[in-house]
Amino acid sequence: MTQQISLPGSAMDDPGSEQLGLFLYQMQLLRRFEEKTGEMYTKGKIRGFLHLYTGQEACAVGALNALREQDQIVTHYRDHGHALARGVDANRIMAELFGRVDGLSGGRGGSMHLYDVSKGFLGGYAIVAAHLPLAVGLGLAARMQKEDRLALCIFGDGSVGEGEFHEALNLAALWDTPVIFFCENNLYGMGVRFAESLSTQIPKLAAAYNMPAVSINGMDVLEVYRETRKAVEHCSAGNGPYFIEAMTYRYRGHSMADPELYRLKDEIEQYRKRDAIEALKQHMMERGMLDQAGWEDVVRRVDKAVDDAVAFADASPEPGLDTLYGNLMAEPTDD
Ligand SMILES: Cc1ncc(C[n+]2csc(CCOP(=O)(O)OP(=O)(O)O)c2C)c(N)n1
Ligand SMILES: [Mg+2]
Repeated sequence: MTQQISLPGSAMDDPGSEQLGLFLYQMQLLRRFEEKTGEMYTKGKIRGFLHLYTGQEACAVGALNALREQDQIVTHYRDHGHALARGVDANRIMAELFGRVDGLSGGRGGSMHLYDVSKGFLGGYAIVAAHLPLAVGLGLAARMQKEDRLALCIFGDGSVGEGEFHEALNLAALWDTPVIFFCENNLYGMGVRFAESLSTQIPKLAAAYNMPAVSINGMDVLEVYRETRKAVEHCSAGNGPYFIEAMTYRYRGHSMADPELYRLKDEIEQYRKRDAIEALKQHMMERGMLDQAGWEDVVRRVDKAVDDAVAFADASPEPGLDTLYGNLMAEPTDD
């Protein structure tokens, strides 16, 4: 049984079949990209930290598609899906994960630090909550420059216990900055269940800092899209920040090194029954917007895009040893 997904609230908000088709393609792309990424890690093509986004696709696709071209994004280390949904080139993302010269940062950033200024995608950040103050700075800059631009700040439920979360929300509201705080609550921060680490609900904390705060179904791409659109309108009209908690679930462990001793397999199965891709597929099929052949076409196009990304990354050279000291703030010394 898949979940029922909500219908768009008004004609203005109705994404229409072409846009729903795009959402479906993108969600499948995010899913397949991550499955392939996990496979490449196991083969030793990708090393270091790797946090997969599988299960959370509706958050990235709904939220990023609600933004405008001029808007900026900062996010956390589980960032592949956000970059893909923003239209960052899949080939260059994969090359970055492989540590190759054609990666977004020449292979120097890796999985947790995807970055593409041409798309307003200003980074994945590895330190929990460290990018929340940056989002406030981006919003403040837009306000002071009198430009209609906002910052979307994506983070996990684990950020809520950090001091920076509170400092950022306070200043964002105090200075009326156009920032959408988008919390992907996937119920866990590493192996700690969210409900065992917070004495209240996340939107209540945000509301205490004097901003609209809602909790939504992050497994429903239409709900995420519609709510983020509302947030964009709110920020763009000069009303200060907006807070969204999207309830979601990650199917894979925290990172590739997670033995997952803190949750039962049955819990994962229950959430898989509410899968966001299945729900959108069903929604579109029931309305005659998609048939089996159309779905198979989506799968085929996505598989090709992901295979192409792997081939591109594999063909790209590793950075030369002569570049080892590039991008350093300090000169190396002999001792
Ligand atoms: C300041 C800081 N403390 C601890 C860590 C180690 N750490 C990495 S991820 C993580 C959990 C974060 O969970 P959440 O924000 O819910 O994101 P999710 O992994 O669920 O997407 C922790 C504690 C860190 N990176 N930064
Ligand atoms: Mg979490």
